[in-house]
Amino acid sequence: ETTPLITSPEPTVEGFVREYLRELNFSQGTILERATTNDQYLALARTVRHYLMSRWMQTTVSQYRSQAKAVAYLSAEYLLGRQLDNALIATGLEEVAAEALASLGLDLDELREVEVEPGLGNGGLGRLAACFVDSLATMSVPAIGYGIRYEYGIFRQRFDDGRQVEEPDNWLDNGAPWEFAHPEHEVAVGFGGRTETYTDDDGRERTRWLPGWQVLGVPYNYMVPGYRNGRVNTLRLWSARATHAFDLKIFNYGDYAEAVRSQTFAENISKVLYPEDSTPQGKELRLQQQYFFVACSIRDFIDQLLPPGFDLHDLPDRVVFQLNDTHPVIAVPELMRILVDERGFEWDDAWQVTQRCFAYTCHTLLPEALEVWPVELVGRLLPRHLEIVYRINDEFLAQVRERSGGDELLVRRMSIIAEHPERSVRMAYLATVGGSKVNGVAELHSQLLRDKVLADFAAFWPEKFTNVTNGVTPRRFVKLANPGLSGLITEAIGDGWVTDLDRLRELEPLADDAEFRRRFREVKAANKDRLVSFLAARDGIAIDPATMLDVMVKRLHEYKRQLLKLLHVVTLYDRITSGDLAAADVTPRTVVFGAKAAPGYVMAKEIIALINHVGAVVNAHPDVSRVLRVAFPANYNVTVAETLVPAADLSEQISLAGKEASGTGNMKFALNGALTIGTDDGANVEIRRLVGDENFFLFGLTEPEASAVAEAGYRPASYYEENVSLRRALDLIARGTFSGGDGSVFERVVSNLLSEDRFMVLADYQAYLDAQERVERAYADPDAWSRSAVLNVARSGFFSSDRSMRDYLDRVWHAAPLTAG
Ligand code: 26Q
Repeated sequence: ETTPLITSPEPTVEGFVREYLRELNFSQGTILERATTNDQYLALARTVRHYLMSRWMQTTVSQYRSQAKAVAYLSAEYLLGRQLDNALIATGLEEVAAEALASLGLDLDELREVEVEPGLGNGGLGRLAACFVDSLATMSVPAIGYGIRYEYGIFRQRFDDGRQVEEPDNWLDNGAPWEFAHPEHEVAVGFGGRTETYTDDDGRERTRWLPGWQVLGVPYNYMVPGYRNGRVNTLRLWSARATHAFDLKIFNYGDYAEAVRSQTFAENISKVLYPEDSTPQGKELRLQQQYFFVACSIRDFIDQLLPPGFDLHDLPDRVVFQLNDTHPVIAVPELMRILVDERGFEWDDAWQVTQRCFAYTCHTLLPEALEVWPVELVGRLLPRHLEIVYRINDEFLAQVRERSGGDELLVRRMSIIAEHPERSVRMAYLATVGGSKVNGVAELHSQLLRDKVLADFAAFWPEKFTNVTNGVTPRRFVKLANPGLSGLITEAIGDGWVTDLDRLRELEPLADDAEFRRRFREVKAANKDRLVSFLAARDGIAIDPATMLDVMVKRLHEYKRQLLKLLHVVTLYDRITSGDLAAADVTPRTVVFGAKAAPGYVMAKEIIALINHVGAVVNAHPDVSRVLRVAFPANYNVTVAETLVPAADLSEQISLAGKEASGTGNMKFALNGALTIGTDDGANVEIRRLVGDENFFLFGLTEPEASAVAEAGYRPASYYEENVSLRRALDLIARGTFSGGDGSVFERVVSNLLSEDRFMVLADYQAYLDAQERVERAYADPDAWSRSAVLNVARSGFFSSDRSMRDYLDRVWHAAPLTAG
């Protein structure tokens, strides 16, 4: 039985032109002469999409037929970046498309810019999910990504007097050519109501859930093209709709307006991405989002991806649900509910199956970032799930009691239910108990999980804990973002590196080749020129490509220490303006910041304002601005990263040791030939080990040192008192130098540093300045610098997300890529 599939359009210029005009006429309903740029973009997107369509259908069919074990990645976020660029790279159609469009008088590069990137994530965790689905497709792993189709993604950031203002990201407004809605596959999800026990036909006591209200999940499919391997996997994002019951209400009660209003209520569930990425607010709607997408996804997998009549006792042979942080953990009691309540499983059998089907990835070390949900809320929204969680906990704690000889302190510490400050469900504990594996995202992070955050659990189940160091996709972050470097690499070692990044090692000898280094510097210079035009056009920012490009881009958080970077800038400003340092002796630099703050995170927003205010004064100063400039383009996102990362000389990875789980920006910079100035934190540790100490600027307290300082009682003011240069920098801010003479403006920032400084900015200040001096000396020798930069590229192949996927397959999923066919 073969499914008849339409053939792809001809991959030639003529074939492309024909398909393009057809799209313009038949789908956009317009003609070339009258098409707007948006029409032109939409027709282009649909044209490229058509080249992927038969591969997509084929992949779907062969995945279903093989019934091989699949990876179902459950993530509340996917920070995808622009789709057109990626599809062109994956299909290899870039040149054909460019020529075809040119023959119609259109410019491919101009049309790329029209696309609004789907920003369905906050930062690292969401981008990681996007890299992982790319790698799974490229490696021909049977996989599906599940998530939420937020109508509004991460907010757009704008500055008003240097202060962050958030605007809605209405990314769907100009049309969504990459998605396929499937309302015919809608799934009903219950909420609220109550549970009841009853006796079934076999005389067994059973429980069932009678939800109080329902919503529908409509799946939207997105193509996830593998890199030139003929495979296209699926990303399935759920959108909330009101149930048809609402329609009935209209007839039954005649209250038309009220019925329509309650429809809005249901549809709010997938309305907006929560922009907090570290201090979850415990909002009811957020829990609704989590249960909504997880319930839809599990139901979809069972009903759509398994053959009819499949025996769910064998589910672990067919799927592993990977939990991207705790956000989807409610899936654990949901699968238990399906097995026990709906399928009549014995509890113990259901628990066996469930534990084997789930694995959990933790992405944090900050205690305040660990999700907990009030029992009251869970009980109100998901009464049956709460009962199941309680039973899971009872049976688990009985085991703890038994194995610990009744250590009640230990039992209380390990309980999934916390009693203080209010009774709540500890989602990380539920994930740890409910799955077969727990992994951290870098070696140091996994070690700290075992030793600190989840120490009791690691002692209880040592084999459950493992590490998978994060990675990034070389397709988007090298091939697409850095065509210049990609060309140079391919010329030297062939193009196998794109799917086998370890082969970058073959570049190592070329680090000693003066001609190669010269060409490498040429590429870097061209990338800087590209950035100059980009920032000029996008933000009206002028930067000098002849300066060292020093970049710190990531979410704004105190633990990441943007303030440390800023104190360096202020110190340089102080030294030049005080005559302490001749401008001529300063290495000219452009310091680029990019960062969004969670809208409710007051201190983070103050820091953004301070950066902008310092930047304004620095950039306006006649002497200082000749050697130092600060650029802070608003609304940092994946698209900005693609232009910024390839241009960078210096990558700032300066979190307090023991706080950044991994970081992935650090990997993108190293792969694009920037040198890192960084602490011994997250994946920095592994980057430094691989690229070599001499090609990495290490500074600062180590994690054990920082812990010891905290233990002994950290007193930041002592650093202020004893370090003249630090005192001068803080005094400049405190006296209002960067706020029109009004010292009160940034008082909160300064006084917090002096009195609390939770992340030890002041303790690491001097070490950071010293490291920056080492940077300056190194940069003064372009040959030595580019040698180090080439070695960073050559030795960073480990940080491909393809390698991360191999590690998950071996250590967590026990699944394999499909072999040909
Ligand atoms: C949770 C509940 C309610 C609302 C929001 C959230 C929420 C949302 C997003 C909590 C956390 C996040 C995102 C976390 C994140 O991005 N963590 C980063 O993950 C990267 C990938 O593993 C790591 O490289 C970073 O070190 C880590 O900070």
